[in-house]
Amino acid sequence: MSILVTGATGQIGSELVGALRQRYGADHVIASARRPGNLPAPFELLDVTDRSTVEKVVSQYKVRVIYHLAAVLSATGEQDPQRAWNVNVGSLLNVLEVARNHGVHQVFFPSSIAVFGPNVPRDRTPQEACLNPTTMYGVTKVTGELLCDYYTRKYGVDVRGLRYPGIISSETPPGGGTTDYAVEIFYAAVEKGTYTCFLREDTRLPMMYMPDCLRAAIELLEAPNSRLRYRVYNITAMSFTPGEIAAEIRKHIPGLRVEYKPDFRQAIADSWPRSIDDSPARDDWGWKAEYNLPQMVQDMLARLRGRQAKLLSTPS
Ligand code: AKB
Repeated sequence: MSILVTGATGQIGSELVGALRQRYGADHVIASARRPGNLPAPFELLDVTDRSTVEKVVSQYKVRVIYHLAAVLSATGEQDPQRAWNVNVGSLLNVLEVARNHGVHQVFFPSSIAVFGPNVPRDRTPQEACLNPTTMYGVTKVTGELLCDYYTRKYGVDVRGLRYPGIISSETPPGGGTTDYAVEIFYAAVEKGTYTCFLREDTRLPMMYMPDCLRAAIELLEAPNSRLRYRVYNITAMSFTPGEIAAEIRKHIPGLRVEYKPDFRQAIADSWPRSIDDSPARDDWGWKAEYNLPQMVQDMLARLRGRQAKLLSTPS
């Protein structure tokens, strides 16, 4: 039995592969991506918008679980909405079709807080708030959630997903998201001591540190089906503004200077929840985040500084 990870060289994928290999054994987890990365084998080059190549890899490795992470994020999606639709919806449909025809039992789908639009309560946005996104990324994620539900009911594929908030990670930077500032600020703080933020200082958004993000996906897929009232769950760990994360980083790097120059991503952030109610995830499958803002900042800085020190001590 094998597990396939698509988008394995991306922000979440690159770390999820390691976590899954540790849990289920390295040979059982097939990493795949459109371009070669530096992930150890088994690795397959895979364009998920091409159904036949998904079919080939799934058959070759007798894949039974797919973590489908390949996607275009919100900011990139607003710049090329057609591509966002083709990649996000087209590839999910390919994965679900291959799943139902080739004996895949479970599929994981990363949804997003972007499924919500400006017409819902923006604080502690509930699980069942209506889904009226104003971005193409959000439209593709709502469509994805509906497809997850449809394939589960109609074909019996066990599709589960999480509405991820912004994810902060130290290994692979995100690309093309609206919450990317919360990763960029760490690199800028450690390397230059200054950062220009593309969101306003008071823009509050829900966020999560990578170890919680990985654990949530694994715990959701391992939860007994009978416990799940929803296919896709709200989850969160913390909410903060650019001003608040800068203040927390300054506790470790007092000289950090941050300028605020909001661009087109401000409108995207303004259409999203400020915080999320994840009580159904807590009640149904025991979800609980471990990292809050101070813990996350401390761990991120320790990791980035550790890497910097290693680079400086390596002879060129
Ligand atoms: C993005 O900013 O696009 C993503 C997300 C919140 O889904 N990080």
